[in-house]
Amino acid sequence: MYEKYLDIAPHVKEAIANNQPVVALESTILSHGFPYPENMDFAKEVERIVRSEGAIPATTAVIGGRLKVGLSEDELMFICNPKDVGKVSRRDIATYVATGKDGATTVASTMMLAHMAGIKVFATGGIGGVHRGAETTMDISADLMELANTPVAVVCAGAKQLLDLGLTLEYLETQGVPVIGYQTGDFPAFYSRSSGFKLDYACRDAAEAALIVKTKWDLGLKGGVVIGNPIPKEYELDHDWMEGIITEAIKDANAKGIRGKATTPFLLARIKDLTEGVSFGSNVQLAYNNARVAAKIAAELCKLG
Ligand code: PSU
Ligand code: MN
Repeated sequence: MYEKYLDIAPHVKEAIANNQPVVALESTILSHGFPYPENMDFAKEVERIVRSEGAIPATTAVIGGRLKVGLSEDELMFICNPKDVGKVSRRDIATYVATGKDGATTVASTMMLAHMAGIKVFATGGIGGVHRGAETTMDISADLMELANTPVAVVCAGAKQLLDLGLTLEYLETQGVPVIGYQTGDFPAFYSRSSGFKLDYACRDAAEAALIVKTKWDLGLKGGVVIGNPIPKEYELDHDWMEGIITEAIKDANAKGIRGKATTPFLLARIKDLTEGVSFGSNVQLAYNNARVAAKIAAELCKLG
């Protein structure tokens, strides 16, 4: 039924049909995570990196109410401008489709579109999670419930340090979502390689990650897998320095009464300003690194059939 709302780019459709590796990419990181117009270079470069690793990139979005999997360059550039596009998570999709609106997809909605198209691997920066203070605000990203339900492997640099990472891991455990460290035994903290939270599982390489993902689905277990891939050492930011910046950004958000889906974009932009752009540079690099690893895992999954 959903097929009538879905546009899969022909080259993406062909790759899926031929069991070639495809990597889904989200668009909220473009329009609401990164500043415009710098995000336009990122959007093109991350797709180039996926291609250079032998996989087909498929950025997702909602354009004119159509669910898009795989964007043309014009569409990709259009979706970068936050003035033109909303932030679309699971709860927003039906409204955007029914009313013909334009929106960028979050981790949750990108997983949905990837699954509709038959894509198994998705690369992002960091997943959404349980926000600090969630015990009173109840601000828990829809990304976590999506991971519990939708069968897509998400390669990320953990969850953003601005979240409550301990509670995020607890939530994922409750929901039965495997969290696998990519060549690490620690849950990555986005800007830094380790959050200090130990993971129960580390995988050696892309082949082992693919095997775990495939086995989960062979067993009939629903939902996704989180693959935590730490930021490359040379781009890592000091964890304690970032803690100070994040505390200040959260204080600003509270003072301004920022709520709901505006929270994550506000905090990312504030952190970028407070670090004079340094956090943006690291965010870009960790996302490139995730795209690279996701392409490798997608290739290994294809080999497993
Ligand atoms: N990762 C980034 N930058 C981002 C996001 C992730 O490096 O902007 C986005 C993702 O789209 C994620 C969303 O799904 O933030 C989480 O938003 P919320 O907390 O409102 O669910
Ligand atoms: Mn939220």
